[in-house]
Amino acid sequence: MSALRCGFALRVASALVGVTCALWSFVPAKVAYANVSLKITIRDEGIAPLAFSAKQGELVQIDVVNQGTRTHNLVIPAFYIFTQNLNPGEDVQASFRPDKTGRFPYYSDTGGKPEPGISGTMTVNP
Ligand SMILES: [Cu+2]
Repeated sequence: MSALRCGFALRVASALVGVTCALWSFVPAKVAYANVSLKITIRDEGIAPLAFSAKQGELVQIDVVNQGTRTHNLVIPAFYIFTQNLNPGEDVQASFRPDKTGRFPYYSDTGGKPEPGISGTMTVNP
């Protein structure tokens, strides 16, 4: 039934279907080979961005900058990212390939526990 309907659609709107199929085949391929590169800025009151996303298995490159007046760091426990403590004005780079999908917190925990307001959520898509 659906094959018949698809065939009919192809005959009556082959150009449109062709474009749609091309888009659907193009988008996943493009995403699969794209890496995520982003800057995470930490201040005493917050962190930016509050969220970002990546794909499972793709390289995530992070540049962490402390623009606050106190010491901060960045941890993403789910992926074993624990940066050094950053003094005001310092930055550090980290990279990893997320090996699982889901939503995972990242935050500063200088002082031994997550600091209120200095946290975000990373989403890893399949
Ligand atoms: Cu901090």
